[in-house]
Amino acid sequence: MNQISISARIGNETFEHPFVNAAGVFDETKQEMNQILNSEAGGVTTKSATLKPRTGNSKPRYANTELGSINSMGLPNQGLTYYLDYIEHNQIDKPIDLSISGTSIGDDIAALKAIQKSNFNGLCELNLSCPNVVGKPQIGYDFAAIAAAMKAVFSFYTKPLGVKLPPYFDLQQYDAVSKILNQYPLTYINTINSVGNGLVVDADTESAVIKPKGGFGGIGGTYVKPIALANVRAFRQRLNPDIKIIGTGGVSTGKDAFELILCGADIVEVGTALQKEGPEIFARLDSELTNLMIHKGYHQLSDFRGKLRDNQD
Ligand code: RRO
Repeated sequence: MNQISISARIGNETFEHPFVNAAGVFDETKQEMNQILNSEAGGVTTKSATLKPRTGNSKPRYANTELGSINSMGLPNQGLTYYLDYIEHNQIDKPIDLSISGTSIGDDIAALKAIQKSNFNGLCELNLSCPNVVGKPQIGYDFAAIAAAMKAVFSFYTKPLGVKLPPYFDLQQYDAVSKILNQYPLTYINTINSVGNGLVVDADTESAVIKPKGGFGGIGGTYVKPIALANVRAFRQRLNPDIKIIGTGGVSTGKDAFELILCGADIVEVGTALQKEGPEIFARLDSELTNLMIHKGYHQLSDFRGKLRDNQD
């Protein structure tokens, strides 16, 4: 049979196409989210929402570079009610992932209580890894804080939940985080968020390219692909098999996506490349991945998902 399927499932949701926008890219407004949904994307993720709208950090707060991007957006978003309203009042025939990111665990709990009470039963992503809120550390690097957050959340939250994690760089970190997450009925993890607090310098002006936090910001794009591959692989080797993985980081071609899926990703999110190319990127990624699968004789993503081999030479 020559039929190729690139569909994938996370929780109760079917993604007919395995590519979705990464939270924070093309997703702050209803118009942008509609553009994603009207493309070949498999679904849409919302900009991480806070309880109240936020304007975010001062500009310039995003810059493209040859190999990726740096951002210090600082959580600009329209507030949780706006995104819940968008979901409730639109005929959305693709999965929608509602991302939330409080500036404290207390805010996260309040947001999840509101979602628990709402009619929305889709995927929700708790962002534990925003690197750009001035004065706030990333929860994802504080394992006691992750454990406390999970305990508090799962004492009342019964809908499908994922967590967005920062990149880890030490095998002990994967062990520690997996040990915590494996205790809970988590639907998925999303790995990786941007690599926090990098610095991009303009040699001509002899200054940082973005303004907030003295120029320090989250790095995305091609720079981070090997880190994303490692994080997906390491978590797939440690997490309970029923916790799915969204692989994010450095995807700009179908081959990049293939590699993330080979490391264990269920679906793939696109950030910097989407920002650079616009929502037309999704049709290109679909066809590049499909063509690669045809070339390799694969019919569905599960034919190669998680099957990365060690180099035996
Ligand atoms: O808004 C941001 O500055 C931001 C967020 Br919430 C995040 O999770 N990751 C990122 O690179 N930027």
